[in-house]
Amino acid sequence: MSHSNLYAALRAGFPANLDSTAVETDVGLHYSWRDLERASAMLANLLHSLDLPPASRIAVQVEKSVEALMLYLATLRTGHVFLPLNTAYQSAEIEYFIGDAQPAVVVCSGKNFGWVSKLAFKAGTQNVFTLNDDRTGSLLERAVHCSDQHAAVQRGSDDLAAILYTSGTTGRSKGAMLTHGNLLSNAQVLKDYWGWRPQGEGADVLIHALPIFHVHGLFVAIHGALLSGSKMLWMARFEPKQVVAWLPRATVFMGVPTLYVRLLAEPTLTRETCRQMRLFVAGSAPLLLETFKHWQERTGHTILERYGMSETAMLTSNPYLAADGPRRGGTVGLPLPGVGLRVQDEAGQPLPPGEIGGIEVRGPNVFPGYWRMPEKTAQEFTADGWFKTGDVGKIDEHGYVHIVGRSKDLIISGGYNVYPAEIEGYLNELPGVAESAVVGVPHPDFGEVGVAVVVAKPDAQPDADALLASLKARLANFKIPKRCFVVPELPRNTMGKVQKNLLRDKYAGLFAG
Ligand code: MCA
Ligand code: AMP
Repeated sequence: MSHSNLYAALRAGFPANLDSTAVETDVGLHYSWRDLERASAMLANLLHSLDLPPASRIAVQVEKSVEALMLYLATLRTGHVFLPLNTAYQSAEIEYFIGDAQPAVVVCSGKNFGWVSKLAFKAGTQNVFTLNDDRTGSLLERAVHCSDQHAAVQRGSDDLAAILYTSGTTGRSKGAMLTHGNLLSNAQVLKDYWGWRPQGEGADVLIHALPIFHVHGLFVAIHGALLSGSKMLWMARFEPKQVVAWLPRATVFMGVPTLYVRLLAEPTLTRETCRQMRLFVAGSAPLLLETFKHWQERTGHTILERYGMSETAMLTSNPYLAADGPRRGGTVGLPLPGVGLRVQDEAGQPLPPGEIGGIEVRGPNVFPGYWRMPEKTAQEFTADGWFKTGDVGKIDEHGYVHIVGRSKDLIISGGYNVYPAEIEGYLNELPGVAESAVVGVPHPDFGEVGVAVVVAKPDAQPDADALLASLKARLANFKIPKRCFVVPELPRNTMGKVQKNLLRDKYAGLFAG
């Protein structure tokens, strides 16, 4: 079981020349491979010195920085469990995650130390550190005194490496547990399938423009670069002009569809700027065919769309090599090597090609379950061990997977997931609100955004903008519906169920154009 520790496997991909640049940032900092190795060893030794129980959760809510990446690597090295949290989460969300995951260590931005540490100490966490995006904070102050040598702790492939919270249709977020084996197998498959070019002459250069608290930016992008010894051009926040400026020096870019839409609005994005590029990857939300075609016309490159989930990492991909088939816009491609994917009807019977049903998957990348939710886990797997994704789709006659909808009530906005049930729960508690429904409607920038439809209590006259302002004080900003309407009643079917499809149709044109 050597190299079952994911860090050890990633480390094996580092180039022979450890003094070459591994990461170059948008503020002009250069980090060598040796820097990554040594600084993550120091952080690992700091974690060791805390004498934590094995597989402790290390919860991290910090702005994107290379040091935050080092902390991820350090957590892997020590065999603890990395728990990244979106920087947009507010106190109610953080309180829930900390209470549920019971982390032994919490790392937050200095500016949030007051409220985060209070929540953490209340939940029994003994160690709270700060880490800022300018290389300051108590975490680094402490780590600087630690040795820069550290041997990665031996881990089995079934041992946990990370927990990623994904919101739930019932309102309660679930922590998807991912093992060293899940993440490593997926990284290795993608390295081969996407033709990552190993270190040395002609090596890949990745533009890293995504946040590092979700699968796309943290695992798909970073593992690919580290495992192949490829340099990263590292951007703290997505800036389309900076991406275009870097394109002539890069070979790989990954983004959610919103990033592609925003890049297309840059007149300087041309065939010439993309001359060196070999791969543009899109995922996390559906890429509109219009964007796919527009990109082809403007740059001469065909975006490779792929599909995945927090629970499974990557599942399908359009082909990289022409020999494996064309990249078909509007599809998420073929199941990756080693991934099983089937489409079933509601009775659990397999459907033939072309027919629409629930997508189920299995493979070495599929998570073992949700953190401390055995019953929920059992519900999400079939009796024969396939994971029910909640996505609805079909497999076409060429074997390509199309996602046509979701059985889970979920909005994907700019690549972030928003669960209507969670927002409705908060709305229903606000003064003057009798009931509410949140639906997703098309949006030119974010793909889809939430719209809230609220029914007032008798004699109450809640103000739509004030309701949104109240939500904003409690929830991550990307979850706030972009519009709110107060209506006399919600449309219901004969069973009394709210007909969200009618609301979606009614508000579909709100953001048109
Ligand atoms: C920001 N805003 C949003 C979103 N982001 N509204 C809806 N949806 C969003 N995604 C709003 C803020 O609330 C704010 O509103 C205003 O936009 C400006 O906020 P700011 O932070 O400045 O926005 P931005 O920097 O322009 O961010 C947009 C973004 C970002 C770059 C598209 O959302 C982003 O990085 N998205 C990528 C998400 C991602 O990595 N997903 C991968 C998940 P106000 O001014 O009213 O407060 S991994 C996954 O899904 C699976 C596994 C997979 O397959 O990959
Ligand atoms: P998350 O919970 O953040 O891991 O989001 C996973 C969900 O994102 C999937 O279940 C899909 O609904 C969606 N998703 C990811 N990639 C794609 C894609 N290329 N096209 C459509 N939906 C996608």
